[in-house]
Amino acid sequence: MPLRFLTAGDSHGDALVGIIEGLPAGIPIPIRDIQRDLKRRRKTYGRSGRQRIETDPVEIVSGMWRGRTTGAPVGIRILNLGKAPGGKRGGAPGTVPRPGHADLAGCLKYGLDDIQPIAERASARSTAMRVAIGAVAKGVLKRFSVEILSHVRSIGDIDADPDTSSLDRLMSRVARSQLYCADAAAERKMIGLIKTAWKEGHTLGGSIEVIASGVPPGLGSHAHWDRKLDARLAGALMSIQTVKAVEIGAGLETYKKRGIESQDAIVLYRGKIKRPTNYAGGIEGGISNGENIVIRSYAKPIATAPKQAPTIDMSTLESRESPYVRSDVCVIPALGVIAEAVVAWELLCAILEKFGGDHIEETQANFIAYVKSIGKRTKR
Ligand code: EPS
Repeated sequence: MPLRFLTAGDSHGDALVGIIEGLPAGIPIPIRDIQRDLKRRRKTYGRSGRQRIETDPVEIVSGMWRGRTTGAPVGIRILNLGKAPGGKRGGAPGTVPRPGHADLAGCLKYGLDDIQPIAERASARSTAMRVAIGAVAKGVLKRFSVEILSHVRSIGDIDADPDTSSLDRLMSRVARSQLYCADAAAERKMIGLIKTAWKEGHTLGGSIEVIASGVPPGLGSHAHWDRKLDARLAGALMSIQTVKAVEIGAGLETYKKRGIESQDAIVLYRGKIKRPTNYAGGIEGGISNGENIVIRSYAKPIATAPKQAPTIDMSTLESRESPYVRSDVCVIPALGVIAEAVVAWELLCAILEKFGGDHIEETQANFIAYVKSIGKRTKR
């Protein structure tokens, strides 16, 4: 049975709940690693007042024995400190769907005349649990020397132009940035743009890049469409609220080029295979090729804003302005942290599919044997 997870919980309900099923036994899960990523998701410039209420207290409630996984489902709970009885509006029916949200389509689909249950579950609050689950995956990936980082590429119409030649340098710049952006000059402009958007009642979209280093060649498969690693990563990233496009490697540049200009040459250097460029973003034919996996997500501005698009009241069919309480101005830095978690999860699924094992030592032994066998193929 493959690794899988489920989440439950509403934005203003008691808690978010997650279950990870299929983790091998023997894995420690340090709660501080989960808390660190939850804090990174929460604390960035441009978020709403809700983030001053939430501290994301997280607990692991099952699947551990003496500090390590047992092979049983791992249950995770994060309390909602911003919970409200009957939802945010205290149980009053919401009949005015907000354009850009799941409200209208959800009410039509589920036969509801109140948007509250749809809005509660569709809320990006649920990404706190995605981040917690992804932090568990990241911890396991470290055992296979896979590291995952992200940085902000753009906010609104301001593009960053960071130096990505050294991942260590990139990360130290990101760590010093309020927006997780490695280009300080662009960040200053982005902060100015967020301040203006705040004053004018708008929200802002943007893009982030996730880089996974140390990924072994051979994850995913060319053999069938639903085993392709790029398809899985893209689908998983598209499931994050507000994401409207995903790009792998130089996907948005190479489609304009001639074939020869968009391929990554294969060369042998000191007995090792090298790829001088990485247009493919580390995936060829649906299989990881051993280069860094580079993937970008593009998100629209969040739909809730003081300035709203016209809508109707579902109960009277009259034209209306949708109701507004509060909103984030820009969630793009948080999107980077969420996307890291989503990429980590998909890579861990692919690793466990390839190397199997009910105890993590068995998985690691299979991994080491495979890496050795690959090493032999490039020796003359
Ligand atoms: C969200 C609306 C806002 C965000 C929320 C997602 O919440 P509220 O309706 O309470 O103002 O703050 O995001 C989070 C709570 C979070 O932790 O990310 C929405 O409608 O998607």
